[in-house]
Amino acid sequence: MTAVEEHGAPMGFGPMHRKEDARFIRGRGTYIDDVQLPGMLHGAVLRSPLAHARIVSIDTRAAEAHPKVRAVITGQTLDGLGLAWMPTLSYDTQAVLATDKVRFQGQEVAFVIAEDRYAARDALALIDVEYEPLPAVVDALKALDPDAPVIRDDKDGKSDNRIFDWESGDKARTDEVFAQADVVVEQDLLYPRVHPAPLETCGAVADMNPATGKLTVWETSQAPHAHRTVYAMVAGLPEQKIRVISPDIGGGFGNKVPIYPGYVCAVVGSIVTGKPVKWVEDRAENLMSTSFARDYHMRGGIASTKDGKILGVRVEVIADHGAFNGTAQPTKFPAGFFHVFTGSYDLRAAHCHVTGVYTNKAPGGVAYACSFRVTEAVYLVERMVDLLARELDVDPGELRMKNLLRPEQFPYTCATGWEYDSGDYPAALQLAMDIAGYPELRAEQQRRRERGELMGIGISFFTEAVGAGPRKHMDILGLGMADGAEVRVHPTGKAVVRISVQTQGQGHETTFAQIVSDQLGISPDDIEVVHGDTDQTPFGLGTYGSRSTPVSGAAVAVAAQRVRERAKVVASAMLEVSPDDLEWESGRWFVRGDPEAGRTIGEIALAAHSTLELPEGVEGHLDASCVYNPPNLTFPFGAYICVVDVDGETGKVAVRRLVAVDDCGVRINPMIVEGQVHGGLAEGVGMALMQVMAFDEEGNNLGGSFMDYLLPTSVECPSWELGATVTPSPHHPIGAKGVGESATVGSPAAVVNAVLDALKPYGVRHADMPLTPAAVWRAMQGRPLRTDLAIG
Ligand code: MCN
Ligand code: CUN
Repeated sequence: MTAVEEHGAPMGFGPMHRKEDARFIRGRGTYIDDVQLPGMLHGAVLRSPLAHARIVSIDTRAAEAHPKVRAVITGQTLDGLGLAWMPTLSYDTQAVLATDKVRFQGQEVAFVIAEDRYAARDALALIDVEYEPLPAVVDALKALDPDAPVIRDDKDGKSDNRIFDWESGDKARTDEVFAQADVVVEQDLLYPRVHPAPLETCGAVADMNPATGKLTVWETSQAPHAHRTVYAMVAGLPEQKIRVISPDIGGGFGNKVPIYPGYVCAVVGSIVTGKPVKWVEDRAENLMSTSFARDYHMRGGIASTKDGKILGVRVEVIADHGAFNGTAQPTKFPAGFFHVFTGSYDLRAAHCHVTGVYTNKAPGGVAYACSFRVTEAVYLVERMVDLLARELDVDPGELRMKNLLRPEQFPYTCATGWEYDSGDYPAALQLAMDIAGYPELRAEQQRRRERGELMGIGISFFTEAVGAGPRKHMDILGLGMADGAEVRVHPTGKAVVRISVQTQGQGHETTFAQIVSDQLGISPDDIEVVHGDTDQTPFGLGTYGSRSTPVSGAAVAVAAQRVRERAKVVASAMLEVSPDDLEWESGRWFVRGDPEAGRTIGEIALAAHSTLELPEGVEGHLDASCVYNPPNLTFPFGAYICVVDVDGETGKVAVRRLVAVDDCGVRINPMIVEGQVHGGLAEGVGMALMQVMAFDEEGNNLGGSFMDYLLPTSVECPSWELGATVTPSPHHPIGAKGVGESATVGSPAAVVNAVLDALKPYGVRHADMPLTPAAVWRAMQGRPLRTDLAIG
């Protein structure tokens, strides 16, 4: 049975099981570690045990003498090739292999290539590195102290740990609004460092063919085309001689946006040995050295009139980016999308200032289902609104309802200059309150409080900004690029669509087929989606920031529309009528006023491939492409309500309910959208209650395994209660907005607001994530915990 038959899905949009699941549930996916090439060698990375140290010497002789070792690469080897340092997407540099110093625990120091993985790992122990330990900078709040050790002394003239100062909004105006406001509430908030922790760790297989000079790299990448371009620019290899293939990917969540030193080492290893080289990291390596996110220390402020009209928001941020600046942040200013910290409210003024700092931690400032800093922005504004509600002694739902943007205000230009495309915010919040039964919940809470029970209700409302690419706004960010798509209908009426983005579990093979199906009336089962191979697909930026639907989805829709127009010309010749006399209905062109006289897309496709049928002067075949240059980002939004019960004896939080109303415009596949939201809600609960990558004073990473870095399971998650509103994006060809990160972005504030609502009888105003039993208990004792550091 086909996927469509099995689920009775209509042609085009609608719920339909993922086509790709057929191979995943049968164990027939191809992940990086499944790639086997003749003569393949295996690499392993030696990592620094210290967070900050000078490298005195590296002795590789014993490792090289190992009978199965073929080569050992160090920073010196790479230096000779001009490859010891690689640029990051944030206009910074990152050491591929350390030469002078190590700057975080787990940093790459040497790369061993051996005949098998075991020998490569064994040989790591034979490398003798002499380190001279240096004091580590662990606390971001102290990184700018005049006596703090300078971490990036490799950079010319660098005498402190400041990376950047970034501002958005009008400071003078905001200060004025705050000075005149009746009520001002301020609060320090930490969004701690977290890790995406995908099931599949990162890895690469590099194969430099000495005969053809062609380099093929199979890698865990969310952005194969962007990686190829970076390889070409960094290594000076001709771009047409590089092929990047991303096969199936076992989750990305932002972790697979950057190029990691291990990938570069595999490439160099293949060049040096003349053989294919595989490198796949283990779990501890993944957790300790790749792609961290958040780590924002914020001082937030919110101003309002005494009757609760919010006037302005301001925030001062110290952003901990670790030792190298955000390898995955594709923006000139790594705070980029923090612009939307004005949230979902009609504000008169807003201002933020972010100071990026280096610390002796793994490169941070990067991605985790975050829409690049919208996560921190939403958390900030939604905590501040709750604190304001408490100050004014009004219901947080009511305060939000009163201040949300109204539908007639769209398109709405927010106080920092971003143009929100469309929305009906009050409808979404009302729906969430209806599903939750909000008034009854408040009544129940009252009864429980009287009995001494700690029940909390938390709301958050979010506006996201997704679909990176448009010039508008992106010129502020330093990046704007278009994505390509190609649709081809075969003679038998089946189709192939080639896309620039890369699925890691989002179901593109299904939803992109549905977009073509919707435009051409071909069953999704008869449409093959090709992705993840730079030799076979058009250029594009890849998948992150929930941009696939907003950008690549638009490209696919337009390309399919162009195919339909070409089909019209062929049909008009076949029917011997003017194209102007033809009308389209699902899958066929017919003569207006004579519905029987028509040609299906299959008949047209066959004719288009035959010059016997094709009139002279009509272009043959049935294909089209589009390079979509998006006019704006899309702005999905949603309203979340969380109900928690807190155990007053132990501080343990149980999430009883989580209601999520999402609006991502037109839904291509509501089942997949709901799956995306389910996953994001679990991540949100995880971040709010248990996930943090903490460090001790020496910079030792305390989250290097799943024993210490806790992920939520079904035990900690309630049965999600979802709702939807649909406000199409006016500028997107099918009215769709992105959704892949919405729930991760929107839900942590709802959970945290709920816990603090539960603790209200204890007079607790705020406590930082993650709200572990220890953090909650300490907050109840009036001694809040610094959750990101193993101190006090
Ligand atoms: N979709 C839809 N209708 C809409 C919007 C989206 O049917 N109106 C569908 C899309 O067609 C796609 C899925 O929902 O199949 C997600 O679409 P989109 O919001 O465009 O996001 P992307 O495809 O660009 O995915 C990226 C996003 C990001 S940035 C992270 S991080 C994340 C996420 O997706 N990583 C994930 N969801 C993930 N889900 C899984 N299983 N694994 C990951 O690594
Ligand atoms: Cu912010 S994580 Mo996703 O953009 O790959």
